Amino acid sequence: MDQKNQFLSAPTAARAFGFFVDGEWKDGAEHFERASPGHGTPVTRTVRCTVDDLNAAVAAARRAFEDRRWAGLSGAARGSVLLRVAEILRRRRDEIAYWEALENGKPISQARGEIDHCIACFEVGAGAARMLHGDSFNSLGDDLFGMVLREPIGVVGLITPWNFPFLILCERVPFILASGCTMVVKPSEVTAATTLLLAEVLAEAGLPAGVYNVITGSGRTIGQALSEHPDVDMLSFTGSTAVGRSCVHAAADSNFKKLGLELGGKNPIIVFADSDLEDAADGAAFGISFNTGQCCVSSSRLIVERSVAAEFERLLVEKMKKIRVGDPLDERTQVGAITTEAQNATILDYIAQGKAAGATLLTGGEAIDLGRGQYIAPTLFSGVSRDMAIARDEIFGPVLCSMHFDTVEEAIQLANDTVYGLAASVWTKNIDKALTVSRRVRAGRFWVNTIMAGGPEMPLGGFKQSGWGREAGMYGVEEYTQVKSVHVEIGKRSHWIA
Ligand code: TXE
Repeated sequence: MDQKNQFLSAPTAARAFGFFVDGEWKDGAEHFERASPGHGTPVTRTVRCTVDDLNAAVAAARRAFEDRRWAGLSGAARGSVLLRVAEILRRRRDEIAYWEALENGKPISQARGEIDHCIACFEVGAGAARMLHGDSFNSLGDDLFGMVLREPIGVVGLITPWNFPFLILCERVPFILASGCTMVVKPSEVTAATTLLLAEVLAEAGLPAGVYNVITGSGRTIGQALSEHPDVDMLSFTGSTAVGRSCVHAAADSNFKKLGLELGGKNPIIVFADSDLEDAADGAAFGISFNTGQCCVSSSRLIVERSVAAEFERLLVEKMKKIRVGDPLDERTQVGAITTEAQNATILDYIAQGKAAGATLLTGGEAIDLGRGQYIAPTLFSGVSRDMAIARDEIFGPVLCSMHFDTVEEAIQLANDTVYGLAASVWTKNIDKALTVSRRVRAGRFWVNTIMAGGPEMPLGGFKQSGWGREAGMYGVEEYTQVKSVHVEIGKRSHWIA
């Protein structure tokens, strides 16, 4: 049987996972059972770790960092482990995608594509491990030479969310490893399986014990304790803006650990009348429906030029109605299930708020009953004003709000009218408009005549309340380093005491 067809139904019983510390699998007294949001049946069982488990993991990561079993290797040696990881992921792609689709509810075909992106992350990380370097100053005079070293920051805590459990993990882990750091990962309690599978992969690739540790458990206990931990040098957090803020307080109240934060977004997609409207409509439909809109870079605010707004919305509705919403394990599915019951309720509540506020519902706006699991139809509201909750809050679901503009200035102003600044997209055939908008809209990632394109060579991260720091590429590796200035005197010292 080929690997693709081996996994096309949900398992009959939950698969049990341990947690991973210092190269060993461990079990705990309490467990968390996860049901597939697409099927409603139990699929995985993970351990509810204790704060003692977390402390042991941080201690293991500290030992692995201080004895230089990883940081002391050459970039080439670290890179070759990362390349082996890429090879193993290629071999296990369908299996990892299967567990990702089961726990998260995303379509299996999309999950496989995400694993391909993760493989690329490890390949880019391997190159980055070899290329990471500092700087030198030959300009301090003949008797003084300056070197700037980039040293790994130490033990990193990594807290990840449930929307892209493996992809967000792999946009960070290779770069943390490339820098020479060690880490303790706390995945979301509802989607921990693939983070644990990565522990198997890393061990098989030859990563030394203690470098990658995984502690499973709730955000309120384990996540909070990790963010407060005095022996963690840096915390990379991806999740809600509210918890991001609590991480800032925790860092300030403990050891001033460095923070990398990737938080919410309310991302604009600006469509000018001179764009290819057919392309732009396809981009807009994809931008709001990909991963059921549970995506920090979802383009959730459509800002369209008034002269073509009616025509564009008609095109877009036509496309959105054709999107195949269905069972995540069905190869043809384009949009799967909503990942958690809480998120499902939040999205339906925002749809109700949109209707009550007087926005015009053009398509969707309701749950889809497939007999099991939780599904919501891709939804488009028009006539949305900028003060409505659906225009301001991150809904994190397949709900797009359309607003209209007349001038380039007005488009930029509407795009920037948000506390967030994660991503933006502009559609136009006019180079002046494309460049003006790209330079004036405040967002960490920008797409011109495309959406959600790119690879791990390019940095990602947010402006404003979307976060701090950048992940991926050389920028991503550098985030996990700190800079040391070394001054070397050459020749005989000119004495202070005569
Ligand atoms: O996120 P949380 P939730 C947004 C999105 C969504 C909302 C709520 O708008 O509707 O957040 O989602 C861990 N200290 N995003 O409640 O709670 C938690 O266990 C430390 C955007 O699920 O932020 C999980 O591992 N950690 C986002 C992670 O934080 C804590 C992706 C994220 O969960 C913690 C996800 C605490 N006190 C949600 N409490 C994006 N940027 O893509 C929880 N956690």
